Amino acid sequence: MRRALAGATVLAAVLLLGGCSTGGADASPVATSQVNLPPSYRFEPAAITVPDGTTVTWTNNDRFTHNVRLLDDGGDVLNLPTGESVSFTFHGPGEHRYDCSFHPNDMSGVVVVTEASARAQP
Ligand SMILES: [Cu+2]
Repeated sequence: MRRALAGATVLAAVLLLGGCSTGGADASPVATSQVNLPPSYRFEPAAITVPDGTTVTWTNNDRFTHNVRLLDDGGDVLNLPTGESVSFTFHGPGEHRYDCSFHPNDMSGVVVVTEASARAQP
């Protein structure tokens, strides 16, 4: 009984630590096709997951111009002035990394593409 309680405590601590993570690319990917750029210098959430063939949209709500540089999709740079949105359709299961070419040290993200049939829409 005591051992079971200790195990539950450890599990709760691990879950709590996971929940405290603030969206680095290592965080558990969020199932969404919408990425926000809130103030300042962030992609939120930084790690998302979508089915193959999904169009992802980034919206810049920061006060500065950013962009989306598609590191694993040819290196194209999608310009993203403040208040505007850009979209890109991802093909091919796996990790598709991107960053902002102006601020690559602060701003990077990943789109984890899954097989289209593997994830049913809710
Ligand atoms: Cu930027």
